[in-house]
Amino acid sequence: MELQKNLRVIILAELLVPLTLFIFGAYHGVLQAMYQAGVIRATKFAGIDYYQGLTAHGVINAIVLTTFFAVALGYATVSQELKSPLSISGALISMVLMLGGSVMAAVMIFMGKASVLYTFYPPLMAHPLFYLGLAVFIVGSWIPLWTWIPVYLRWRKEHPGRKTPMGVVGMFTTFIVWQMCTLPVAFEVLVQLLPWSLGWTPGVNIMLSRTLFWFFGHPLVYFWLLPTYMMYYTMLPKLAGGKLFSDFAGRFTFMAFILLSCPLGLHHQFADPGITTTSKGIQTVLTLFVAIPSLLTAFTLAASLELGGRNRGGQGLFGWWKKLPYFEGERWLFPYLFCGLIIFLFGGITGIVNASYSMNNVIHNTSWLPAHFHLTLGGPVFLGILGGSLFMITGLLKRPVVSTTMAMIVPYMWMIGTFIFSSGLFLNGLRGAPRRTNMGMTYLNPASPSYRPDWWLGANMGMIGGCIMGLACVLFFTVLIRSLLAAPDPALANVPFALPMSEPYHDENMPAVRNFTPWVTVAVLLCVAAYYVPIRDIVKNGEITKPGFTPDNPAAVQTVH
Ligand code: HAS
Repeated sequence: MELQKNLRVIILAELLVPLTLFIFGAYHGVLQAMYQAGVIRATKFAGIDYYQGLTAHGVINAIVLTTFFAVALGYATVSQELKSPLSISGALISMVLMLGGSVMAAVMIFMGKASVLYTFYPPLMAHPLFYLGLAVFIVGSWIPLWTWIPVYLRWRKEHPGRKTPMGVVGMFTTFIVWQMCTLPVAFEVLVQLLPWSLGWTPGVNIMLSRTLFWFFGHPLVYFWLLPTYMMYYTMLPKLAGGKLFSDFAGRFTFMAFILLSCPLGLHHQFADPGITTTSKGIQTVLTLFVAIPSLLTAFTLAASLELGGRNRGGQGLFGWWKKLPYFEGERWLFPYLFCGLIIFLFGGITGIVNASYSMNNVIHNTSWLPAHFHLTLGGPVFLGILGGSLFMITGLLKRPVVSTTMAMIVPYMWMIGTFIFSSGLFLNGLRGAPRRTNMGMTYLNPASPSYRPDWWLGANMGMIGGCIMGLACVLFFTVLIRSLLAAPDPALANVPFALPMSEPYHDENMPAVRNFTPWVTVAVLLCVAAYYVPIRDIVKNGEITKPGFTPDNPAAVQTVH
């Protein structure tokens, strides 16, 4: 079944608009690497201040691009797999709200009125329109799930006993996690930050804001990851020439993310006062549990790749590796997913280091952190977004991918870039180099009393890696623009657009992973258990801090208007 015409237009807009914004996001990424290395020794470059650029980089890449992609992929998957038309008015309202919210936030950032980074911690204060934009954006992103639920319930009624398609399980999981985790941040933005920035409330409980933010902030990373996991479990095995090794492993992984994504944000606050070590300890244990579905994914996908390699003639213990389609024009999407997996091996291991309470003391707020998240968010997630977007855009427009060779160079080049970039930042992180600091004005500037020549190597590795990553983006946009300008392929004209979906090799029948309700119920209970005590203590004991600050001025401000 072909997707509804109007839905195709909406999906295309949801992919192309954030990709256009991403050009600014990527540009500011390269600039950040240059500030880090001391190549730019100024507070601003081309009229954009350091913190303004860092905010644009984080908000566009980590919030706008990722959310739009998840929504677009969700619409395509749910409609295709349930073979049902979806609510166009719902999709349109959602898109308009998300676009409106993004534009409001972006304008405030580029006007220099919201240099609060993507974590927008108070007492850094932004213009009220930045917070309003975020709130509108979040509300828009809630709509898809609520319009898919009646379609799904109808499908279940009409197909009694049938398993929910894996793609739908993946996308519902993504948006169930999103729905759960955005409630606390919506509260933070609407009840705390917006009235405070308007000057309507006397102050804000900063510890409460930080805790509500991380209640959202860690599940956010799984919201980023889950669309890519959906592609790994459904598309990768097929692209590799095989089948998904275990259907149960996929379903269990997604259900485990519903259960465990939310009640563990305190591992971002190990260094924060006002939260007991017991609460932090409980959430550490839960954090280590959340690595289990990813470890299970590693084994399942490795086995699925092996099946693919063997199907393609690979023999012996390692011979199948050679047969995988690393560089085959027809399967150009494979390297985007495969390179993401390789990068994630290292992103995942460093996540486990971060989660270890004592080791976290060494790396917290150092450049180790951006190294970790460029191997997770900037690895599997970003490559999934690039590959998935190119696949959907060209597929929906019935255009060929112009230069599949160049398209396939992108993920390998990106992987090399991220490895060099992150190695440099890991190295410096272990030596104590801070994150979110204009190093060009301080530690990497020989004229500064705080000059640290021993950080030169890591910072320059970061810059070289960052430039390679920037070059990979240039190649990607070259392929995308050339493909958009190409004439539609007549051979594709009558072929309905379809996302590749793998069959299972072992199709286990486990009722426990076939129903979302018990997993969502236990997840809500776990959140209450994990957060009741810390939030009660913070509300009771937290200080209300009055003034707001902007990063360029040590004096407090009452409002940013
Ligand atoms: Fe993280 C900080 C812990 C995963 C993103 N993380 C961050 C921040 C971001 C981020 C953005 O506990 C910074 C936030 C800020 O601005 O302050 N993270 C973890 C843990 C995991 C983890 C335990 N993070 C992610 C993912 C992200 C992400 C995913 C984005 C998408 N992270 C932390 C902690 C902090 C943190 C602390 C706070 C630190 C601090 O002090 O502030 C786990 O979920 C990781 C589990 C993953 C694995 C890897 C499985 C490997 C796979 C690949 C298999 C490969 C194959 C290929 C099959 C265990 C699936 C075949 C190849 C062969 C060779 C066989």
